[in-house]
Amino acid sequence: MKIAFATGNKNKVLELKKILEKTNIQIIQKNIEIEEPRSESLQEIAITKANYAVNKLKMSVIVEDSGLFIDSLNNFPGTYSHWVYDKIGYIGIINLINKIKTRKATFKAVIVYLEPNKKPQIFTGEKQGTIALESKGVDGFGYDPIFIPKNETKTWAENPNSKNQSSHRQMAIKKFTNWATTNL
Ligand code: ITT
Repeated sequence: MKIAFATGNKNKVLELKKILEKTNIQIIQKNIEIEEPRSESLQEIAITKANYAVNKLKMSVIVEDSGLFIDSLNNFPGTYSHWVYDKIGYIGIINLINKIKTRKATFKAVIVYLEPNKKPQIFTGEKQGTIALESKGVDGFGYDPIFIPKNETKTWAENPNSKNQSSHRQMAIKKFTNWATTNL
């Protein structure tokens, strides 16, 4: 079956397609302009975007909203991760928490699957880790060069295998595929 993935982020599409390649679910990227509502809740943002996308595309859609939540910054950049990345990048984040000892952070993802005239299905994923002292690695995207997952020593940009196995997005995608194989 075909599902539209409403996103402008190619990396998200690649990660989703990779895990769905052995299923009968075909993902088509639809890079439609969706105005993102302001909210502290990834879920609220994702549901709003999914409703908009279904109305526009008239087909089943997936929307994913994600972000990096840093403990010592009161969960900033959180739902503003994309905007903050565009403004100050990951170097700006390193500078912001320079000299702060607590470097704990969590990546979070919410996937919403929505069929026309149905209730949204919600799948979440989280990955705990720390913000590196300096950026390292070239793989991945966004904040990958500064995120070291819990119990590891390399950033996701240095060790993409780790990311492919246990990222916040992978966790949410796996929950979706489990649900999809019995419900779609
Ligand atoms: P959409 O079109 O799907 O909204 P987006 O990139 O704007 O794409 P979000 O609004 O969900 O997506 O913003 C999430 C931001 O958080 C993203 O742009 C990255 O900067 C960061 N991010 C999310 N997941 C990440 C990951 O796996 N690795 C590194 N950074 C990530």
